[in-house]
Amino acid sequence: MATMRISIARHGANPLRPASGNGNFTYFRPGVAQPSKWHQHRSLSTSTSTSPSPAGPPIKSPVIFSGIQPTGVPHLGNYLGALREWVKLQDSAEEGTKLLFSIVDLHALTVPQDAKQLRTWRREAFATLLAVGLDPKRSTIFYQSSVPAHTELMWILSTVASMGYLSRMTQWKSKLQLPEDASLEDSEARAQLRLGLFSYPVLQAADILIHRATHVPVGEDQRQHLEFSRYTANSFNHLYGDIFPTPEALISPAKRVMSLKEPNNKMSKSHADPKSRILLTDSANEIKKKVKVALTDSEPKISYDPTNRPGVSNLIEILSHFEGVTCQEIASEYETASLRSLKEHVGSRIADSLAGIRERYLGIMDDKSGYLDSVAREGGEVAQASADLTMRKVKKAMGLA
Ligand code: AQP
Repeated sequence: MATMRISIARHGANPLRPASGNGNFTYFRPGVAQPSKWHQHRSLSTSTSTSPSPAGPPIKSPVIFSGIQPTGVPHLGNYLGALREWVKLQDSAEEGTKLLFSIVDLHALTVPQDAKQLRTWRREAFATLLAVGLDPKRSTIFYQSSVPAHTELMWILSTVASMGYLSRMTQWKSKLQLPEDASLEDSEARAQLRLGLFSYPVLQAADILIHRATHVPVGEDQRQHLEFSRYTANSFNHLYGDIFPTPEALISPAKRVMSLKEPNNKMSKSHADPKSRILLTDSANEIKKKVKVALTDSEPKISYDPTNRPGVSNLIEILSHFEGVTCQEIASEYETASLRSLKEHVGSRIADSLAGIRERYLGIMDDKSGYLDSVAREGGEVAQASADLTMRKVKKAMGLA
């Protein structure tokens, strides 16, 4: 199936406006063979046009939704791949754009969790969203589990979701450490797989569609899930009428920040080795130490070659996301320098860039006034009202009201 990419301006411009330049933020539009004027207008414009749409209802204003699992303290990959982009979208969104960001705690349950630990991680993740710059006056920030309509819609969507599609998805296989070609017929898969892990993409589709989101900013690893959400929205609309917009993925320029210890795998909260990731709460010293011991190679010169030199290339990519220059430019600048000096520069750059976030995070976690809980409560109420509006439409369309 053909795909189409549209680059949209990022620096200093509203990322939801059509742009002619080479912006870094990438629109990914699965399953759309031909770019059409209508598609661009409908997806990018923030005007109040209500022109009829071939799929989904007319869009009045953009609705941006995204989430993060509280499966550990958010790391540099979460930041560059998602959180930093959320803040940019928030800060440049036109009036009327709805912004919702969720701690998707129900998703964390797809693998067994310790209750005390999960309680801590939920708060830490919430504090991190505030610390990176999400503003509760502009964005609705909430715990997914405080809005029961997410799970109510999940049930409804599961009546249109395809088992065949779900069984081909990679997340359940990678979480169970099964090969990519594993199928539901394999005895190991049958023994280990739980319904929640298998049907997790349906809950993710519900998270997005319950707020009738038009844009979903995520890292590259979520691309497949976004395609599933689009497919599910269209399946529902086909049966019951145009209720859900078809959500567009906004893929961050930092598509996939890699592990510092296994640079062929993405940086991840749940990897066993804490040195594989930089936490947004790490001190400058911790960050520098982790970068110093990052796995690289013993080639004498610095070059950017992700296939043959994934470790060095990952460090160069990280630096490029902070300095706003290309990887080739960094590689040429450091060509004859030592790996040690590159690592020192990368470590310092990350530490300096994250220092403010860490400071704000510690302040929020230390706060005794109940600030975090009150933001979460208010966010939950606003998100519930947004979800209720959609559920009324869904129930009416299906004969439940
Ligand atoms: N390494 C990464 N590079 C770029 N983007 C990333 N994201 C996650 N890892 C990277 C993006 O961060 C957002 C929130 O992700 P999540 O925590 O909900 O789920 P995840 O992708 O499964 O993240 P982790 O860290 O790997 O968690 P665990 O270990 O629990 O599975 C998403 O937009 C994601 O794309």
